[in-house]
Amino acid sequence: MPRKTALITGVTGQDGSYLTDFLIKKGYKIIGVKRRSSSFNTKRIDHIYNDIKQSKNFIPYYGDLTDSSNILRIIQSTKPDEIYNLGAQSHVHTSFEIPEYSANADALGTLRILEAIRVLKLQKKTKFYQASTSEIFGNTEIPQNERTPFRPRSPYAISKLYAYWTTVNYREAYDIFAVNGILFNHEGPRRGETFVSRKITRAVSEIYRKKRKFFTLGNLNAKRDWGSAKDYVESMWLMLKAKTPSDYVISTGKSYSVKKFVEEAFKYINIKISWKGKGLKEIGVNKKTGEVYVRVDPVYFRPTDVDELRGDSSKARRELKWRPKTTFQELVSEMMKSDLKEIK
Ligand code: NAP
Ligand code: F7E
Repeated sequence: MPRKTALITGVTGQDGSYLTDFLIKKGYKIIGVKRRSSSFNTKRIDHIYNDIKQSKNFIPYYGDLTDSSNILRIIQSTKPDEIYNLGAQSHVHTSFEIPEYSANADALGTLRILEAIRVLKLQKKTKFYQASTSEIFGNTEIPQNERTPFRPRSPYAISKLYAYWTTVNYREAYDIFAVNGILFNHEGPRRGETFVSRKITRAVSEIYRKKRKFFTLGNLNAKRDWGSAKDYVESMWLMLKAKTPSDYVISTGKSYSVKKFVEEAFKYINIKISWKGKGLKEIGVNKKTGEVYVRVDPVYFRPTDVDELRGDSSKARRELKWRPKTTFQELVSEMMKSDLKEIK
């Protein structure tokens, strides 16, 4: 059987790199779309470039989701079996600063790929995965599943909701095998440093290594359903292997507050945290020594935030036989272990 080819946008990102590792192991040839950058942006996939065997299965292309002709040309010349659209301006807080760019890359970028599949008449050949997100639910009922109404609360979430419906529409209108993976927060040692999970594990590691005394956070009470990125990329592949295309929630079913994440990270280095004060004055202190390790800085508050996201992934568990393998405690430990090793 000829080898399958998978085109991945956002290949230099957290999920793009884990998915590349996963699909290469499955025997795929990867067409990796990366952005031109003034400094190196391939840290997460360098291990593939540097491995002679693996690099043969990886073909890099320069590309940008905001450039229609570029997207069309890459898809035309590679005609992939599967496209995973993971590229995005993925930072929710930043999307309030650059809403138009976020919409261009995240909403219209998705449309550009689906249009390319249609215009190039690849409907029968190319399956399409859209990296949708729990952020499209906003503040709504808990837990959220595929039937929960959408009430997005950021330019990022609104752009991803446009992409969600465009994916559904191209599936229904043009018979493209197109699916939305509605993934809840997923993390790991390769998570970007400005997302709260990695910001915490890095800062706690720096405190342990005596490189800093404290760190600042925003909304400590937000609750998220945190899973492992490595577990979640498998679900993307399973969705494209299914008999019929459909949209799936991918989550662990448990949610924890930002405070709980902080406590868990400190637990890894045998420190107990207690919380004192309220609002902007709230602090996280070392229960034993009284040292202040966490403070609140309003700069990290969003104009509108989502209070709690907790997913019900029973449809994926039933139909795809997918389930999360990593617990919250194991995830935090894995990230702490990796950051302690990195920060010497
Ligand atoms: P990430 O680490 O921020 O990676 C995003 C990737 O997109 C990077 O490779 C980035 O390139 C690329 N990118 C950004 N703008 C682009 C553009 N205009 N054209 C082409 N590529 C562009 O995000 P992630 O955590 O891996 O998430 C992957 C996808 O899943 C994203 O679409 C995200 O919105 C979505 N998602 C993530 C989560 C989560 O918890 N991680 C949950 C649900 C959905 P550079 O490396 O050059 O910046
Ligand atoms: O924030 C709060 C913040 O930026 C989580 C993206 O992958 O997952 C991610 O989006 C929560 C929020 O992730 C800080 O207000 C407190 O309530 O880590 P985050 P996110 O916004 O949930 C979804 C599913 C995606 O699709 C996105 O692409 O933590 N928070 N203090 C903070 N957040 C940050 N970043 N920094 C803080 O200092």
